[in-house]
Amino acid sequence: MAKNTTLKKFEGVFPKLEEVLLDHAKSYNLPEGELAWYKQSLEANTIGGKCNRGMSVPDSVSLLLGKELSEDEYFKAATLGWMTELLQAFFLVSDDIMDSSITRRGNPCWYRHEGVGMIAINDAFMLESAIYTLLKKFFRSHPAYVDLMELFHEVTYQTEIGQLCDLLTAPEDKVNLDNFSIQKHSFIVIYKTAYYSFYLPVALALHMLNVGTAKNLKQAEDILIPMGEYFQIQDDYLDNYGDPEFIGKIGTDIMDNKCSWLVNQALSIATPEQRKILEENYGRKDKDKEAVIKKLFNDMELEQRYREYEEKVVGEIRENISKVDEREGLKKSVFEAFLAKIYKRSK
Ligand code: DMA
Ligand code: MG
Ligand code: MG
Ligand code: MG
Repeated sequence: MAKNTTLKKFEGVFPKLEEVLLDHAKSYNLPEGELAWYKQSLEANTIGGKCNRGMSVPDSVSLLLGKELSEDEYFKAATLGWMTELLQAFFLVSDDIMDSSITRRGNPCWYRHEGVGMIAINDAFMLESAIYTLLKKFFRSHPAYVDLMELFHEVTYQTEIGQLCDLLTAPEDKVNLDNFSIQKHSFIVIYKTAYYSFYLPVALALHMLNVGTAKNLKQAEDILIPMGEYFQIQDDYLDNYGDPEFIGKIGTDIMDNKCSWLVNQALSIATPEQRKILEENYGRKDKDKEAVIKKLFNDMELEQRYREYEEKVVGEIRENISKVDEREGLKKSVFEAFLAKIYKRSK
């Protein structure tokens, strides 16, 4: 039985990739100061997370092959994994600006670092560019090069339409709870999170091994999108109920007027009095109003509701996994491993 990769081993690949990215920038004669800035941005934004997405690429490749990876196989798979982490870094740097967030991974958000500010927007673009520099450097002659490139482009687009919907459903100046719905929430979380966090790592593993057939990719999508939806519902839950010290970020969803899972649950069961409390306090940049909503969520026992949802959805996902057809090279264990990483997570 192949062992999962460790964060230490996975992080051990990063310096090599960083060197490639810095050499690439040097080949354009990027001046020394700017080069140092790029290095800082790469390090501050790409490392220091859980790397669940990134590590899922070598883990999936190993499960698909049914063996431990050779050094070269591991390096290739981990490189694809780091490309998913760069995509995530690009999205997080931007997301924190748009969400007015304070902390990320236990540190100030990148745009809040001394001297960074809105330069973070360009830094985000450069984190995205880094994906394609690495893809070209290491996969230019891979038979699935174009598939890999198109996959990154499509998943990026999917995430962006999800973010668009997330942002437009949460205007800063006018709260209209009628804009929220479970269907709207579902669209937002599938696009902003599930594709890049769940489908992408497994699709990369399939393409790396040249088993990215239409049937395998479709089966992967059918299982991983509901799994990603569950993951973002956990994120919405943790935004309010998680420990900021432990999750490394301070929740902003209530003050940001977000169409989160919690507010949708609240709306679905609210009495007219509770709806009024929501209307008067949700989505305001005011700590006291946020506290009123937090208390309301507790009174409505949303934590209990979340636990019930979790048991139900995980049962459904397991059921889906049991039906996977393994004849074209896909393996149930890839999905089981992914689910095990997130089930009942508190971080
Ligand atoms: C996450 O949405 C989606 C992307 C594309 C970063 P979010 O704002 O809920 O994430 P977080 O809670 O990490 O800020
Ligand atoms: Mg955010
Ligand atoms: Mg966001
Ligand atoms: Mg969140």
